[in-house]
Amino acid sequence: MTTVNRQITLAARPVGFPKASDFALVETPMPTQEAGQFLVRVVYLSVDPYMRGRMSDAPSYAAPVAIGGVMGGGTVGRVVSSQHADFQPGDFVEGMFGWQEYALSDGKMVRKVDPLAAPLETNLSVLGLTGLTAYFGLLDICDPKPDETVVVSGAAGAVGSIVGQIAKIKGCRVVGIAGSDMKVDYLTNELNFDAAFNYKTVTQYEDELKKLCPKGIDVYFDNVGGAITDAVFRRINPMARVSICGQISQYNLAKPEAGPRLLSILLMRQAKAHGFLVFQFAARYDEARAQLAEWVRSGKIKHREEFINGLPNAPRAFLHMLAGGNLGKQLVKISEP
Ligand code: NAP
Ligand code: FER
Repeated sequence: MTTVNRQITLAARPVGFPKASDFALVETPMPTQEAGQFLVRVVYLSVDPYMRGRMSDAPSYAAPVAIGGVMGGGTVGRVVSSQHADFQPGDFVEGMFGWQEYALSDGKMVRKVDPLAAPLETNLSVLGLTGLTAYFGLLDICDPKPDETVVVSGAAGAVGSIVGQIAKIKGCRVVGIAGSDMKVDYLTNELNFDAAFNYKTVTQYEDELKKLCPKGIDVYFDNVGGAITDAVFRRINPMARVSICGQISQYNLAKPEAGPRLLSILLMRQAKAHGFLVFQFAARYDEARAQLAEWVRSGKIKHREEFINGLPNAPRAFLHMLAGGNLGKQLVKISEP
C-alpha cells in the first residue's frame, strides 16, 4: 500500500469567484492509526456551494478552513484497516473525510452504507444531504398542497432537481428556473416539470413568471437569491411559503448586492419566508431517507450524478459546479470502489 496521502488544501482566501490557485495539492505521510480508529480510502467526494463559505473567514455557523488546512467535504469511502470494533476492512462508509485520498476516523458522525441497497454515489446525492435538503426544505418549510404552483430556482442542480420532483409527487404545478436551454429541456422533458425557463436568455423574469404561473406562486424554493428571487417575490400569492435554502448568486460577491426591499410583499400577502440548514432535521434523516429511497425505487424520482476523476481535479470540479457546468449532482471520483 502507498505510504503517501494526497490532499487539497486552501492556499488563499478567494476574492470574488474562486480560482485554481486558491487551492494546493500536497503530499503528506499516510496517517498512523491508533486504537479506536480506522483508516478510510475515499471513493467519492461531494463538491457543494457551501464550501465557498468555508473558504472565507466571514462569520458563520462553522469555522472557516484555515490557510494550509485540508478542504472539508462529504465523502463515501471504504475502510482499509481498523482498530475500531464497529468498522471492518471492506465496509463502505459516509462521512466528512474531506478533500483527500485517505482519512483516519474514530467513527463519530460516520454512517455505514450498503453498496447493494443503492449505488454508492447516491449516498452523496439523492440519498445524501442533497436529497435530505430537498425533502425537508420543501415538505417541512412549505407544506405544498395539490394543485398549488411551486417555483424552484437552481432547478437543474442537485437539490433543485429533487425538489421539483417531490413537488410533482405532491400533485403541484412545478416551474423551474435554470441557467441553460439544455437544463430547461432536461427539466421539462426528463423530470416532468410543467414549465421552466433559462434565466440567462430570458430578460424579463417577472413577465415570464406571469406567463408560466397564471395562478400566481404558492411555494418558492429559493436556491439562488438575487434578481431571480426579487421577481418571484413580486408574483407570490396570499399565504405563500418561501423556503430560503441557498443564495448562490451572492456567494462570490465581495460586498452584499443592493436590491429592492421586498419584505412588504411578505407582509401584504401574509406570506412566510423561512431559512433553514438541513442539519436542524438530523433526528429525522432516517425517515426521510427511507421515503426518498422508495421514490427512487418506484421511479418517481430520477437522479443524475456527474463525475470528474482524480483528487487533483477536485478544485476544477468545484469551480465547474459554481459556474453551472453540472446537471444534477457534481461529484469527484477519487478512487475505485
Ligand atoms: P447545484 O444546484 O447542484 O449547483 C449550483 C448551481 O447553482 C449551478 O449548477 C448553477 O446552475 C447555479 N448558479 C450558480 N451561480 C448562479 C447565479 N449567479 N444565479 C443563479 N444560479 C446560479 O448545488 P446544490 O448542492 O444543489 O445547492 C443548491 C443550493 O442549495 C445552493 O444555494 C446551496 O448553498 C444550497 N444548499 C443549502 C443547504 C441548506 O442546508 N440550507 C444544503 C445544501 C445546499 P445554473 O446553470 O442554473 O446557473
Ligand atoms: C449552504 C449554504 C450556506 C449550506 C450552509 C450554508 C449546508 C451556511 C453558511 C453559513 O452559515 O455561513 O449550502 O449548506
